[in-house]
Amino acid sequence: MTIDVDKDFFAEHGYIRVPGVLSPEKLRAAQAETDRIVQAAAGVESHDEIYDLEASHKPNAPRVRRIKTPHLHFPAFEALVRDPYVTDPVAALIGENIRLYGGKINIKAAGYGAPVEWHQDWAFYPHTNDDVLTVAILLDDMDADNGALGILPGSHQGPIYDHHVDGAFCGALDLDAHDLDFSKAVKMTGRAGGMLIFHSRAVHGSPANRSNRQRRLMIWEMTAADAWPLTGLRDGYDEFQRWVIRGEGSLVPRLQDVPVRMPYPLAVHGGSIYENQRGMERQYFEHLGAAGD
Ligand SMILES: O=C(O)CCC(=O)C(=O)O
Repeated sequence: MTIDVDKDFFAEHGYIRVPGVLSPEKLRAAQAETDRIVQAAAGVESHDEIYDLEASHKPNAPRVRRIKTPHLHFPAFEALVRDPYVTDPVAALIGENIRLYGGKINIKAAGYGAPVEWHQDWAFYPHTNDDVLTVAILLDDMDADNGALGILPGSHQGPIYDHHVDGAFCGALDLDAHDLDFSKAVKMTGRAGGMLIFHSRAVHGSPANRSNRQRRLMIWEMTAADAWPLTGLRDGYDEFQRWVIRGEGSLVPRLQDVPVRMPYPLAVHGGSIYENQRGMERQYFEHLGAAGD
C-alpha cells in the first residue's frame, strides 16, 4: 500500500512533513526504548559502536549525543524501520523497492544538546542516483527553541557543496567558500510521532538545545534499492542485501547524472558527524562547550 504525500511540494522544496506516523503507543514504546539505551550509557568511558557522547560526558554522569545504528543493536528499532507505517510515505516518493543505508537517534539533551553544522547528507554517501532520502521521526515535539532542524528549501536542486577543510572531509559546508543565506532556512517544527522526509542534497543543520526540553530525532537514511553507494559496499554484499527493507534489491544500478564530490580524504576526526565537524575552521552555530555551559 502507498499513501498520498505531496510529491510536488517535495520536488520543489526538498522536504515534506508527514504528521502522526507513530501511534501514541508506538511513540511511547520508541521513547521508552531510547531512554533505556541512554541510561545504559552509565559507565561507558568513550565513544563506541553504540554511543556517540557529548564532550562533557562522564561515565558517572552520562551524556549521550547519538545512539548509532539502532537497527543493528536493538530489535525494536529494526522492527520499526521495516514496518510499512514507516516505509509507506517513503515508497510514495521513491517507489516500492527501498534499502536502508544507515540510521541513528540524535539526542539533543535539554540545556546542552550539541548543534549539527550545515551540511548535505549526500556529501557523506553519494549514490548512483539521487533517490536518497533522510527520514526523520520526531520522538519529542520539535520547536523553535529546542534545537529544531532547519532546511534550506530548494537547496536539493543546487550543487553539492564543498565539505572539506585543509584538504580533508569535515562533514560540514565551508561557510567561507559558499554564499548561502541561512536566514531562509525553514525550521522543521512538529509534534512527536510525526515524520519529516528530506532529500539527501537538501542543506540542513540545527542549533544547540538551550531549552529545558530534550529533542530526540530518530533518523533513517533510505534509498531506492537500485541506488548503489559510490563509496562502495561498506559491509559487504550480504549485509547490503539484508537491508532491503521493502520490495527487492537490484544488481542493475540506475545511473543518473548527479553532482558528486567524494568524501575523501577521510575526516581527521572520525566516528560521527559531530566528530567530523570538529575539523571545521569556522562554525555557524553556538557550541556550548566541553562543560556544557
Ligand atoms: O539532529 C539533527 O538536528 C541533525 C541531524 C543531521 O543532520 C545528521 O545527523 O546528519
